[in-house]
Amino acid sequence: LTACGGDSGAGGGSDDKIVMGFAQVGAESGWRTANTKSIQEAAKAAGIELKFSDAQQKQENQIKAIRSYITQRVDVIAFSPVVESGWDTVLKEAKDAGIPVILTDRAVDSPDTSLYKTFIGSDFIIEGERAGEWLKKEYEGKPETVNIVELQGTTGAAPANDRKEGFAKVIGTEPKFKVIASQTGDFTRAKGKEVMDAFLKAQPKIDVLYAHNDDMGLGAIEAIEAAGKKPGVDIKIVTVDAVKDGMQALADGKINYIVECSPLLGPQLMDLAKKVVAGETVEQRVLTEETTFTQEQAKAALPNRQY
Ligand code: GZL
Repeated sequence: LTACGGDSGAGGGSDDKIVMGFAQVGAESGWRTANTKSIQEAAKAAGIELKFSDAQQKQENQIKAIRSYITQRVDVIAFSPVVESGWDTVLKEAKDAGIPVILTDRAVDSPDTSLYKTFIGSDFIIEGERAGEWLKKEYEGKPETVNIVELQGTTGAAPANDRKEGFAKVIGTEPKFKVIASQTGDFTRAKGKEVMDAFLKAQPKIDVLYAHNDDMGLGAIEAIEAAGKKPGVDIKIVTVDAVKDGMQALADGKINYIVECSPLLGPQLMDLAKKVVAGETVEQRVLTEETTFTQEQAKAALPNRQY
């Protein structure tokens, strides 16, 4: 096939190359950086032409990017919705333009699941449950009250909503667990440090920090140390992601447990894109494989950690 610009169908590139428009959340955390790298490398390996945008964590920027991909008539659109709501209109525009959409990483709350072909990402409720289960084991047989502070992810984001829900459900069975403060740190180190600093000033006794991602946990560690306390000892810390910096803090004993959330969605995303563009049916929900890490397991895993 010779590359020709004249075809009227979707493509936006030469006839035989799939063109994907990807609207990324931003670059807010180590997880996001690793996720972007996985997508860019996988597109190259799959021979897919990737148009990529960074929305600086703003929904209106993601919607603008999706609209520009529709105008450019890409073959497929993929994105990680920064928040769960407010996508129906633009997803309908993509559907009316005959351009399939793949959700990655985070979900949308649209009841109309015909607006996207598939959703590949983690089960964030299970991630929250795993954090809660670790905490229950950690305090098994100890009747004293456990004062917990929680750094939530971005307000309205699926991982923030679900990690909060899963954790609360599991620890809710034991009255000794008390979440004495819970506030968003927007998944960033800076905000995590700022909010943890406020928690430390407001709360006379904090036993545990549950942070919805490593980056907020790492920011909180700075605040805890600035307050003259030992993270992982005076205040136990459980986080989600298992990015390299988080795993290093875990190995160093400053974090006590990490629930993994894999950012390496690139290869599966490209496989799904090829099937979707070829008109094959794909499963509505593709779950990513992930595990959990103790301090000992982190020491063993660190040397060959991809992200
Ligand atoms: C989870 C992802 C979250 C990560 C954060 O899949 O959406 O966003 O847990 C990232 O680190 O900012």
